[in-house]
Amino acid sequence: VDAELAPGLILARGFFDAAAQKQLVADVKALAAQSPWYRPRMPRSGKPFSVQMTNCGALGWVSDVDGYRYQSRHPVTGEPWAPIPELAMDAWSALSSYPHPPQACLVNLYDAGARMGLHQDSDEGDFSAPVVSISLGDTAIFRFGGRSRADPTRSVKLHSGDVVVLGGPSRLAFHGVDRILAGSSSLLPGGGRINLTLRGVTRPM
Ligand code: MD5
Ligand code: FE
Repeated sequence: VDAELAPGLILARGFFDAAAQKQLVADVKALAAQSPWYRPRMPRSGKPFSVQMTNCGALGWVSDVDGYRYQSRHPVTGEPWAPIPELAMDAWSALSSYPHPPQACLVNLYDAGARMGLHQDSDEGDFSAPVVSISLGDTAIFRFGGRSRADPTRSVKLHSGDVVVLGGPSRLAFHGVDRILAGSSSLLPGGGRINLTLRGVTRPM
């Protein structure tokens, strides 16, 4: 059942059953063959992320010493991104209440020690589309707060198959991943967690 954790922040627990989760892992493996995992770097400092990334869809989110941006090609191979898996599109259709398809899907790969610091998703030119986030593999301790970094935060565990929808007042909420619970799922052969994040980027015409 869906739980509204904050205004506009919906958690659809167990949205994907075991068979669908396995299919999504196969889809991610296939898209990573076309658009390989790489380790982005922080703007200015060039410090590497602990999370590895790739993308699918028309646009992909990338980060390097020059900054954050969306682009239509893989930063290492120069090739276009693979298409967004059908099951991920299904989650967007079922949960987003948004009348346009997603333009971008960032795919994050967390190993046991990876984390993502508290941040806002604000590189999109338009915030009317919600963000739809799919969790696969090991459980994550997800943290979310308000629109100001100083606002109080709460944490919630995201399990394999859970989908989070972040819209309305939660679209620009600060959030991050405190840590991954290693060994909590056997979905990924070597352990770890995959997160797919579907987004609109530009204002629909
Ligand atoms: C993750 N990824 O689990 C998270 C899930 C990212 C990122 O944060 O930027 O790649 S996406 C969670 C999200 C998106 C937009 C708003 C909010 C959460 N929120 O208001 O809590 O790898
Ligand atoms: Fe984010």
